[in-house]
Amino acid sequence: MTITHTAKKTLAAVAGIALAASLTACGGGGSDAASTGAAGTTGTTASGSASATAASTGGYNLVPKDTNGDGLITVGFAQVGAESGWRTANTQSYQDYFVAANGFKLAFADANQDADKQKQDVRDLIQQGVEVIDLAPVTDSGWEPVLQEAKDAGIPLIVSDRQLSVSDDLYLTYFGGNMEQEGKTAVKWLEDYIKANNVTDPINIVHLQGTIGSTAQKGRSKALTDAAPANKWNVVYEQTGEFTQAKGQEVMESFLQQGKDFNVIYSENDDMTYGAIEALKAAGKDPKSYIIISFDGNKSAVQMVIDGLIDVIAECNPLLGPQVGDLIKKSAAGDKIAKITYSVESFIDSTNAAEKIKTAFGS
Ligand code: GYE
Repeated sequence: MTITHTAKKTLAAVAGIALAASLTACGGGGSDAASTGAAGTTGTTASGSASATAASTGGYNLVPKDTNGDGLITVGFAQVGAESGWRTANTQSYQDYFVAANGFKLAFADANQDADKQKQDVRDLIQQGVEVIDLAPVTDSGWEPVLQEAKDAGIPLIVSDRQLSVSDDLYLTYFGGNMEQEGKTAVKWLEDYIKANNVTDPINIVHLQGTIGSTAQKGRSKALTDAAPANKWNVVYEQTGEFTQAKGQEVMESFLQQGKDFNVIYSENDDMTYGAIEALKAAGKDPKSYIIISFDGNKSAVQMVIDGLIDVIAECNPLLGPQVGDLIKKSAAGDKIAKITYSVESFIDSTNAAEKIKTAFGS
C-alpha cells in the first residue's frame, strides 16, 4: 500500500488491511495498546525517590525559617512565564496556597520565558530578603553563580517544575515531573498502538519541541530521539514551538507548506497541540487522521481525547503549590526531605479520558 498523505486512516496493517481501529480514529486500538503499556512505567512515588536520593542531600545545610519573625515564611517564586495553560494553573496553585492562612507570603517574579531575565529575577528576590526561593527554571544551565549567591545569603532554594544541571549542594530539593519518564510513557503508548494495530506503514513523525534547553523539552525530546532509531521511526520535522499555541501553529503551518508526508505528531505540550490542530484544519486536513501525542492534560485537551482529536496525553501535574508548601514546612520542622521528589503521573487516552476529565486542571 502506498502512503498518500500518510494519514492515520491510511496506515497499513499486516496484509495491507487498515484496521477498524485506525479507521475510527483514536478509539479502541490505541486504548488497548496503552492499557498494556504505559501504566506502571510512569511516575515515581515520593518515598521511592526519597530513598533513592537521600544520600545526596549532603552539602546543603540551609532550611526554611521565618527569619524576620513576622509569623509567616515569605516565598519568592521565580516563575517561567505565562506561556501555557499548564503555566497558568501552576501560578494559580502557588497564589492560592502561599497565603497567610497557610503560614506564607508570596513574592512573584515572571521571567516571561527569558532565561537571562530569570537570573536577574532571582537576584532581585535575594535583594528583597525573601525567606525561601522557589525557582521554576526556564532553562537548566548557567545557574551556579546565582544559586551560590542565594546560598551565601542564607536563603534556601527549592527547584520546582523543571530541573537544573548543577551540583545538588546548591539547592535544597527538586519537586515536579519526571520529564524523560513522561516522554517514555508517550513513546511506549505509540509502540503499543503500532503493535496492537499491526501497523506496517512507515511511521513519519512531526516533533514539536518545547523551549529548547528546558528540562521539560530535553527529557521529552530524549525519549523520542532514543526510541526512533530502535523502532525505525522517521522524525521528518523537528522544531521548537516554545510551548505556545501561536508558535505551535506557525511551525506546523510551515511544515505543511514544505509538504513532506507524516502520520504522527509528537507535541511536547497541549498548547502547541492546539496550534498544530488549527494548522491542520486551516490546510484542509482532518486532524483525526493523524496520531496525535500531547503532554500536560489541560481540561480542553482531555476533551479533545474524548472527541477523538488527540490520541494520548502524557500527564504532567501543575498543581505543585501545596506540595512545595508541605516540603517547606517539613524541612522547617527539621525533617529530612528527599533531594528529588517526582510527581506521580500517568497517561490519558480514550480508555480513561471520561474519568480523567473530572479532575483535569485548567479550562
Ligand atoms: O509541559 C508546558 C509548560 O515545565 C512541565 O512548561 C512544564 C512545561 C509544560 O509551558 O505546558
